[in-house]
Amino acid sequence: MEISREILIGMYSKMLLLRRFDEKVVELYRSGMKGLYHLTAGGEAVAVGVCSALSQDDYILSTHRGKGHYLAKGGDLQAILAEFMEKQTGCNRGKGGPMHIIDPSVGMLGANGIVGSSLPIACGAALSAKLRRSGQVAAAFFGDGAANSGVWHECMNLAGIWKLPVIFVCENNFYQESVPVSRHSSIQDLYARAAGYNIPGYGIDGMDVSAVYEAAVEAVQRAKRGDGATMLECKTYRFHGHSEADPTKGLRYRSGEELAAWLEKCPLKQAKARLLERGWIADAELEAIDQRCTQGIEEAVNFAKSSPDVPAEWALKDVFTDDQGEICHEGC
Ligand SMILES: Cc1ncc(C[n+]2csc(CCOP(=O)(O)OP(=O)(O)O)c2C)c(N)n1
Ligand SMILES: [Mg+2]
Repeated sequence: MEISREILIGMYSKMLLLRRFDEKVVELYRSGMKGLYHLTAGGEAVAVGVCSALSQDDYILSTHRGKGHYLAKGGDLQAILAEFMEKQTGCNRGKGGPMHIIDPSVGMLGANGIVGSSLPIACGAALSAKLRRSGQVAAAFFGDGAANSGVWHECMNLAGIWKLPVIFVCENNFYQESVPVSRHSSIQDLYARAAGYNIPGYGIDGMDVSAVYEAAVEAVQRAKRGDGATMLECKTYRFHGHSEADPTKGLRYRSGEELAAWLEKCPLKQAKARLLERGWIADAELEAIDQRCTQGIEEAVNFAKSSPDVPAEWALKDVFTDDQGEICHEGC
């Protein structure tokens, strides 16, 4: 598949937004913003490559590392920053925080702190789409560690039997917190497990946004044809520690040489080099893209900071539904 200039520039711009957003989150966290932040840096191509192959009304389900997926799916910068700062204007009205981001308006059915939980919800969304014949697809992001949970195997099996329109996107960044994949998995190519569930599985270079996008487009087409699920194992790397609670960038359990080698494969560097090589972009345009990202983020910071805090009385609001299934905004 030949990826057009427009698509590659669009994906590069999105990846840069994710990277600049990470940088801003670190800055805000260091200066007192509360919360536990699991950054995206290094994994941008997986989030952007997959989400660029989806339509706005397709669904995604995500992990504790979910803010990149949300923004890649078209999420709102202001709503997410307000959420992080526990403001009323946050996408979860300031009560979800960085690990529980939901925004149905862009198909984001939930980032989730419970490892492995993106898969069952994605299977439910995909089953619903199939029963409604809506043509929608659900993509579940999860890590290499999550692929060892019992629910992972149950979901692969169900999706295989029911031919669900779902894409299982494994972000194999080689670590489950501090434990390397070589010590937590009996096989290193996790996509090979898909065959056990009669689901096609592919190993993808997760640092190459074009490769991820191409594989995701095929998986979406397969799902929309009614042929069922696909598993994409995207080999990637996280440039930070497991979370920002580890300022050593994981160097207590992985080597500086290993990190340096992966930094060389940075997905942004690769996409930018490809654009320049093909003569598809000029330095001035690259500079303008960067400025737009930075400006959007600054506006979001100002919006979030000036938004009202969440009052204590909101603790029971939006938690329950009434007997018609409607959310009780005033508490039930
Ligand atoms: C069910 C459950 N078990 C354990 C944890 C603690 N925990 C949080 S993140 C994490 C590691 C997840 O690793 P992986 O799936 O590879 O994702 P990554 O952080 O590398 O993106 C663990 C064990 C949890 N949140 N939920
Ligand atoms: Mg991992």
